[in-house]
Amino acid sequence: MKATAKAHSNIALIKYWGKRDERLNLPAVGSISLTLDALHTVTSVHFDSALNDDELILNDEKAGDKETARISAFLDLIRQMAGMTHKARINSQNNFPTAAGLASSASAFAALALAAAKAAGLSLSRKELSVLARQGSGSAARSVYGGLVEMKRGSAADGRDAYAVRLAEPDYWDLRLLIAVTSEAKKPVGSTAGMRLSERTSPYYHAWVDNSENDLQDMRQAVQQKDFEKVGELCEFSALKMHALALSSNPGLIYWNGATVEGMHVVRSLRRTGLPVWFTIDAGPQLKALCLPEAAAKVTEALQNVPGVRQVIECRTGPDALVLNEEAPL
Ligand code: 2P0
Repeated sequence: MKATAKAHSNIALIKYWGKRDERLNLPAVGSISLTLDALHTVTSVHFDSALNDDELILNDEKAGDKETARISAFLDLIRQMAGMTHKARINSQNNFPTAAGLASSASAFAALALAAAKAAGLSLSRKELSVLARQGSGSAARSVYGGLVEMKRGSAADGRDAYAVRLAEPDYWDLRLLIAVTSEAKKPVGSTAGMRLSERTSPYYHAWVDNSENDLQDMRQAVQQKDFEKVGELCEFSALKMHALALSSNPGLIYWNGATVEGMHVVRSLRRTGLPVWFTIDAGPQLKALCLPEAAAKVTEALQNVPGVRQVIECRTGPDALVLNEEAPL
């Protein structure tokens, strides 16, 4: 009844923003991501008949009621699948700042899904694991796989066809994602609330959904052809479209700070000097630069010199989520 799993975070190159079903957490659009080696979550789950409630320890501290309730609701899905009622002790560690636009929920729910399913004695395929992780957090469905990953929007009402598939193995392409951390504060509006607001209020929401299939198709092709310039262009285009959606919500969601904006200009000026580098930004103020290994040192140096950038984290293509130890002590 105990297991430990490790999952890596991911960055969407084609963004997910919006849900077609909030209860089942079904995305309104598909997405394509790169799994990141440098950012991970390790989670242990122990189902114990002696417990009266689920207990969550997050980065060595007892988690708040809201966070624990979200994890409990997720564990209920697993308890239901396994036909048992034991509560669990969960210990989760991120090696990066939580909830600051570094996609902590992606690695968190992928690791939790894997550890809890294993601890509950379920043997799930990667596809079933992805469907499960999605119900915790949309981006977590992608972190089940390493390499380059596509999340399928699906069309079934029950979400059985909304899961991630692998586009390319981790060793297919040596890509670098440089994360310029501009703030470690918790973001004021989380992704779930932000998406809900955009869907209800942005006049661009339907155009975003209607255009998404083109971006996915183009990105699949660019990955297949290892056309880095095309991947970069599509990546920046998707990020700016997602932020146009956020900004055009009412009240507008501004996830950027000054350093984020300056970082975008720095990436573009590097590009004007002939360096192939493109940016992406999630629902937070970190600026992420996508490049090939030979450009990484130059891009890192340029980003470190942007006022307000606290550190630059270099990520390579990351691996699949995996079970570490079925009997790890908690
Ligand atoms: C993405 N983001 O594709 C997009 C781009 C942030 C910006 O997926 O509501 O925490 O839990 O399904 O997965 C972050 O949103 O949202 C996210 P929920 P999630 O990476």
